[in-house]
Amino acid sequence: MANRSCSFTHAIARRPATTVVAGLRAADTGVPDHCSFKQHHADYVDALRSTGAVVEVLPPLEAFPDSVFVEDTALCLPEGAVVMRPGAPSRLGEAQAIAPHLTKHYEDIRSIEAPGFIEGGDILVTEREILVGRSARTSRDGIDALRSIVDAWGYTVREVSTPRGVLHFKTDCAILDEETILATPRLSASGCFKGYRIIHTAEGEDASANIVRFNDLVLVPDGFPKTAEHLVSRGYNLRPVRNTEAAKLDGGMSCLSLRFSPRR
Ligand code: CIR
Repeated sequence: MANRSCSFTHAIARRPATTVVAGLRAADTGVPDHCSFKQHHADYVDALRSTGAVVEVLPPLEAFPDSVFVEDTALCLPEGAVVMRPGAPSRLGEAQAIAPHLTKHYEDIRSIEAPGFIEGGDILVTEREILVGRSARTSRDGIDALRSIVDAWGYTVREVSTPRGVLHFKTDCAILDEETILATPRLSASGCFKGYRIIHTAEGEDASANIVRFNDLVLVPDGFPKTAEHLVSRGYNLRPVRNTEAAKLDGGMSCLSLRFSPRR
């Protein structure tokens, strides 16, 4: 069933810069090929657009190698938008660069101020709450700053933990519908999804957890057949998208867009 955490009228993406070859990565699994990345990104945008949403594609930001991962720069809720303060110093300027693109959708735009830091990849919005994983990129101060902003909009923020060695909370989970979460066994073992229905990624397919439910589609990275088969058997409408180049920089389906339905 579609709902406010999965139904969106709009999305924003940003084309990969040629400097994406210098993007941050936890382990060296090869340099992303810019040309292939651009093609995969175009396929991703087409998939979002095929649901009827308005998708704005911003020009590349050459000064910021990781700027294609636009999810980390803001949290967009129906009531307003919050500009993040990335924990990766090389990404701080990306958040400032996204703010002007939110003004046409939102009257109420807030920002996370120092000393806290927080990245969108650590934030999972569900129907009942906002889960935020504390991580190397997201601090307690950052989570508290977010809480003090969205509390006035009626949201409950719950701090949880991103597993050690995992980049972001949503590296390991995604919302599938109003009560169902796809998660790696290593993340759900923490108990943070108590009260939700959990579908686990298949053995050996932890990297299939970073997916995106966008309206009637579930965008999944190509190449994870066991998790994909399981999701299809549960009735989800899957759209595999090639993701080999983003994966070299620890990026997946959620990282590549901001998804929202502004109230105005
Ligand atoms: C980074 O390390 O910041 C980028 N190379 C990958 C960011 C992925 N974003 C996300 O999971 N939301």
